[in-house]
Amino acid sequence: MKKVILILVVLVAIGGIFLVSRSSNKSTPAGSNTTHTSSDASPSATDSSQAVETDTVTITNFKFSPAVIKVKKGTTVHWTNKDGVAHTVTADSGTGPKSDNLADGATYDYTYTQTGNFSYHCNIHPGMKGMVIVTD
Ligand SMILES: [Cu+2]
Repeated sequence: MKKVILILVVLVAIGGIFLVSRSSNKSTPAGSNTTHTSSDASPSATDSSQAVETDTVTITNFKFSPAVIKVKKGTTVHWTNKDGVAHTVTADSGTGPKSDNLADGATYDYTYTQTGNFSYHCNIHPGMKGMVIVTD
């Protein structure tokens, strides 16, 4: 009977080692993983490392594109809705853009006069998020 328990303990220990080695393999960046993570856009919708230097944002397919832009202080940013439905450009908090409902083809301008990271969203579709990074 003791022998059986001993074998079980050994098996559990081996299983534990196996699981640990599997999870550590997962965290190492393998080439095949890259495509997997890049297709999943939702957690990194306003990832500042993806900032594009432009003053023009297009709204298509329920997305701000590019979602994160980088501009110099004093820049006027232009949004154009090219979606079949209305959207807004609305600052998450404080000062920032506060557009009316923008129909298909409508544009909206906002001038950023302070430096910082200014996140915004669509009032109609709260899952739509964007960010403007303003630098000196
Ligand atoms: Cu919207």
